Amino acid sequence: FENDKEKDQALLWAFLASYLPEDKSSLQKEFVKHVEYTLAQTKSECTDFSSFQALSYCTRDRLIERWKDTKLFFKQKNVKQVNYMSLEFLLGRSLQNSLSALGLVGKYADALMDLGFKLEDLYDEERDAGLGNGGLGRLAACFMDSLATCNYPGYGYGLRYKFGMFYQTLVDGEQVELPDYWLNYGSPWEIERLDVSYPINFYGKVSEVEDENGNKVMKWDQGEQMLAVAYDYPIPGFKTYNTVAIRLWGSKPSDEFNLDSFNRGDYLGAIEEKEKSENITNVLYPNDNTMQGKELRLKQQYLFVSATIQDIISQFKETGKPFSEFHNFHAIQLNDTHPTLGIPELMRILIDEEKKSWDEAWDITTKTFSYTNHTVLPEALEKWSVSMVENVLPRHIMIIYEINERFLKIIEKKWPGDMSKRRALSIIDESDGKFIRMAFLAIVGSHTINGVAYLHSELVKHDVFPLFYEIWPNKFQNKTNGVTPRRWIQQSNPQLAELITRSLNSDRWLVNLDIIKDLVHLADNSSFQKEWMEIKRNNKIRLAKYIEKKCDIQVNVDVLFDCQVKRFHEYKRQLLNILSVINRYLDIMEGKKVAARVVIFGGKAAPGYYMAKLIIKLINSVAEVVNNDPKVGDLLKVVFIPNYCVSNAEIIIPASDISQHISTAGTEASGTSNMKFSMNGGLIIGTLDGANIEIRDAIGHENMYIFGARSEEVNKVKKLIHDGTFTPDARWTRVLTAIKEDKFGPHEQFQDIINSVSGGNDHYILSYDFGSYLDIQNSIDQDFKDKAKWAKKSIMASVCCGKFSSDRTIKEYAEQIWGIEEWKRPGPVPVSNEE
Ligand code: NBG
Repeated sequence: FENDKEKDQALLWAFLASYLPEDKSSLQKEFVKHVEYTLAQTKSECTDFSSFQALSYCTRDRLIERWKDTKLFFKQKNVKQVNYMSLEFLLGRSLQNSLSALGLVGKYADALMDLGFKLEDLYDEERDAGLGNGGLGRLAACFMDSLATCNYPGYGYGLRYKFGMFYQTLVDGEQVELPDYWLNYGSPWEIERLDVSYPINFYGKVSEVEDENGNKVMKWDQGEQMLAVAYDYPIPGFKTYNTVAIRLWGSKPSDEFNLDSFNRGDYLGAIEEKEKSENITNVLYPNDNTMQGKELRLKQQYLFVSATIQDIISQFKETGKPFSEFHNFHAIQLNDTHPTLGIPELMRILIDEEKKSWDEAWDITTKTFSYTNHTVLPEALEKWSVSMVENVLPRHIMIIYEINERFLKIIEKKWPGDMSKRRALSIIDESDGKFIRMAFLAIVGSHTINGVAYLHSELVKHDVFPLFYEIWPNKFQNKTNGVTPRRWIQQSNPQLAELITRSLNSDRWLVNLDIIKDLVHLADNSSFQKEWMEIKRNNKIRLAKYIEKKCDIQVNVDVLFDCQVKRFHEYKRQLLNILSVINRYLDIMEGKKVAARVVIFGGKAAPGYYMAKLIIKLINSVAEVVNNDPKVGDLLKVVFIPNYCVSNAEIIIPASDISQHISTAGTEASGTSNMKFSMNGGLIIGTLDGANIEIRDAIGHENMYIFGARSEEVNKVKKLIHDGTFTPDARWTRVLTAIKEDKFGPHEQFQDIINSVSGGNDHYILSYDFGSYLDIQNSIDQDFKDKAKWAKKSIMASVCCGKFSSDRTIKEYAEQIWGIEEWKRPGPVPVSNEE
């Protein structure tokens, strides 16, 4: 300190900023303070929603104190951090998760009870933060939870969309999308950082000029400027004081203005113009596994990467180290190719602004970036039109060309004169117009590329990017996905969590999921089985209530609950499922003896995805007929739960007996809901695809229902189908005939579905897999009758799933890709043992 006065002030400050106390009366005081002062309400005005808000503010205060100190701790220790760049974070709700991480669930439940509020009711007031489409965005959310829990230094970076994932309603069985104005309900978790904003430029032109030292440099005269402002969302770890954050960027108009447009005298017109430009981060593109080549999406991607890279550089500069040390402080992970422009953006800043040579800049860049591939589907691999990028980002297109030119020299050296290799590997695809292959740019600019399950990573190496694998075999890795057991067991299935903790005599499994394997010896224990299945039944009752409320359908909780909840996509084959439901219905009509089932669907279709929407319509049309046929009764119910999202997944997943993961082998990169269902004792019916294979290896093939062609057979099967040398199962023909005979409404409306699986069009080989699918469904019906046998399978499926914790995944990334270390911050008081 400069002097005693400064020292006194610092001490006073430290005293005033000390941690909030956790005794009951302090919790109540804080709560009332937020109701009275933050919300300006009195006791009589305070609804459940207001209480949710007040409690969230109380919780946020505590997250902030931990986060600030975690940041300080990391800074003092000079640590390396990972920056996880993702255009999607599907966080869902945060209140229960945060309270549970803080160990304050029981204390707050008690404190609020005195004031007349039930904690669980307040949880239900929270809107989901739906800033993602599906698995990719939810994975990013699970990763942040694990990063904090495993004490790794890091940041998540993303966009603060004003409209999250659309809200799905059903009108006459068809999907209708409504906007998700989630911010209209306030966002109590976020911290708006007016102190953290960066200018973002678009358009304009680039010219070569001389700098003050007479060196030729590139100057980008931008045509449009706006600001990216940071909004921070603290993410607490479990059983640790470490807390990290996700920093989401929102666009705002910049203070810079074009004097010309205002000078023209058209004040309102000029304002309107500015307003338009600030809307870049308005909407999340609702496409899962397909790309949208819209200019606005490109601008989103660039605003995102530019703000993020500027932010990382500004943090790095605080260390005072030279840029040659950059990669010792920062790793940057690209969650799919969406943030790939970060590579040319870092190059631009290093070269144009930090005056580094190309070679220096490239060395720093390639030591920093790594890229995760999440799909093999060609329609999802991003390609940006060169002319669009040229217009929006004129400096970046030059850098991308230069990266490509230098890369093509490597190819020339490896395969001299081989033009076909050059064409196949060039970052610029010129086969049909000019496009930038973003995955190629990501591979060239990264030190490591990974797939998300063993099979997928093999396909990435050998089928999707084989020539890159030939050039750089050591760049390729696998990192099998995982999910956080805190949200997906402890919070969504509290009774199961309690049983596990009691049986293990410890709750350490929450941060080391492998140890639930110690329960294997109880799989045959009849009283344990009884308790286990009782919990399943309670979860089914909870789901049945939800179904009755949302769908007005009553279901019998003592029959098998069969769930398929995920995005609608032809490759995921919800169609295969509904065709088998039709088969079951026809069996019932014929008077065959069938086991009773409730078949539950949920999931959104991209608004422009015609076939996916038509399949939703077919499911609802079948449901209409089946559910209202008096001959069927409890034997079969078909339910479509509208608006599948994180918060209703938390109700659906713990209640399933069987869940379906039935993509054509080789198409689903990993899947993550398969892991969640299995952990909750739901058995899987699935193909040998994605992480299903590894789940089978972990839990034993006798505890899983596997059918269908294997990935290495699929091409052969496609050929058989295409050549017409394969005859489908008789039941297949019977089912299609039923649709054609208008059993589920006029067949014309479903003609496109029928065509899509007929003859050579059956790209996803439904007709081939149908027979083995029905056969395995029959064995499920048989097994379900034997309660003890079923209970054992259910227990095994859960307790052998330790590998699929995202803590394991994150540790692998940290050690094998990012090179970051655990830094556990000592806390001010001992961590409460409460769950
Ligand atoms: C999805 C895959 C899933 C996988 C998640 C997370 C995309 C592009 N890919 O199989 O389809 O589980 O990513 O890795 O959304």
